[in-house]
Amino acid sequence: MALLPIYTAPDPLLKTVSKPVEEVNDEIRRLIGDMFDTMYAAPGIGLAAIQVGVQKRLLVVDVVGRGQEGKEPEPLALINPEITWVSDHDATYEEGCLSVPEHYADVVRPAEIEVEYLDENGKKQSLHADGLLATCIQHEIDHLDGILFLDHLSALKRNMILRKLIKQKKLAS
Ligand code: K1U
Ligand code: ZN
Repeated sequence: MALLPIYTAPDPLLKTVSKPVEEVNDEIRRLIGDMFDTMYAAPGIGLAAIQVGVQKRLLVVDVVGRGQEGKEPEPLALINPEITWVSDHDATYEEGCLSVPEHYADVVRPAEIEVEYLDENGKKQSLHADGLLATCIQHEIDHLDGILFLDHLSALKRNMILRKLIKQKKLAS
């Protein structure tokens, strides 16, 4: 298993639309394993393939996480995920993003969703999610469509954060 580099905004790759996975094979399963390692090490509760530079419609989530005392991790890999239903009522969470380091903001999204996807064996699955899991899956599917949580904010807030990220990158180089 390997830790993969995480691309950060405003890298143009993060604004691209990812392509469907054609076949769930060992290469995809290895990528999923590396993405879980990268997500847990970050640490984070979700990761989309595009964040590690791979333009495939694939994401991993675990809102419980590794190392939480008395709790079993709940890793989930979703390949070619499609949201098939959203609730009428919304939920607001303060979101973060490994591609937007050190910035957090409230985002409003549907509180519950149904999502269909392929699992690591290529089997079709469907999942009803609520709470943080619903928010996290929507955040990660946004990544597959080239959307960052910043795109849900006002232009003023978004540009303020983007300017800070550009400054941070310049200082680090
Ligand atoms: O970059 C990402 O897509 C991962 C992101 C997912 C996410 C967080 C919050 C709301 C929606 C989606 C993160 O994991 S940011 C880090 C984070 O939230 C966290 C890290 C350690 C423990 C608990 C949370
Ligand atoms: Zn993110």
